[in-house]
Amino acid sequence: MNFPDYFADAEASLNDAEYVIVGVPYDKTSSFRPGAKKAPEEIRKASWNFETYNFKTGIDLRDIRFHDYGNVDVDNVRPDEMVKIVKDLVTQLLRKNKFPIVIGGEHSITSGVVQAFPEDIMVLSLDAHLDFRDKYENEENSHACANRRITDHIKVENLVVLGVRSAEKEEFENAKKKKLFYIDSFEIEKRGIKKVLEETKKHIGNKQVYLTLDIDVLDPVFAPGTSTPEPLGLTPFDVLDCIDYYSSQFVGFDLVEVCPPFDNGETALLAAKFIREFIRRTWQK
Ligand SMILES: [Mn+2]
Repeated sequence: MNFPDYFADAEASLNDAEYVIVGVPYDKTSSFRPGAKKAPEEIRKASWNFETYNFKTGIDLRDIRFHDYGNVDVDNVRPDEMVKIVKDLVTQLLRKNKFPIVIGGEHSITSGVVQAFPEDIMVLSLDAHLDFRDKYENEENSHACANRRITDHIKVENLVVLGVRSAEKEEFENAKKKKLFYIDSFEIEKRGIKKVLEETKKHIGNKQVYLTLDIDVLDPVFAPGTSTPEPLGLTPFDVLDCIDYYSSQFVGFDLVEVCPPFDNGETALLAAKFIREFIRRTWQK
């Protein structure tokens, strides 16, 4: 079956849109299973599966003006060049008062998006991995350094990481030394996501929040099609709760690390659903 090549219901022009979806098909630093560059295409396809109306929110996506910008051309560029390309584009979108929604690609794209925002922004990072290495395989802009690169732009106390369950010993030690605020998936399972979110609120307050959703924060049962799957993760409802909790504070969003060559379609479907729910649940908040 052939579908249009844009995200379902993204019918607004760039000028008229409130939200703008951008694909960054980049996976050059992938260390385990490459293929995340295919994600924007597969997530767009999956988006056509869903109804425009959602009974739970009562919101029809046809009432929301959003635009699909397509993909940026990052096919043959180095990681640092890719980060700059993403930063420049998102900077332009923010100048036009657009709400950016960026589809990766691997997690290395996130620092480009974050750099387009003011330095006092809060970042909520949902990720199975701490991603706090300074370099990985001699590359600073590796997916394995995603959270660390974010803290080159914002203060470490402005970053909150939820769902972590993997990192090397030195990363954990370094994160503790730098007082990185993170809550692991075992704590979330034990205390429940709502209690955990209340705790993050003490940290985040009423500030503007950027959300980076690494799909591997979910348990691989829900999202097996990802580059570095890690068991013992969150549920899709946990992620929805995070979106709802900060719905009035979000100013930008990326979803990364869907890896179509290892997916039977369910991970791309879940990603498309999250993007659709994110738009609905943040609209007019
Ligand atoms: Mn990750």
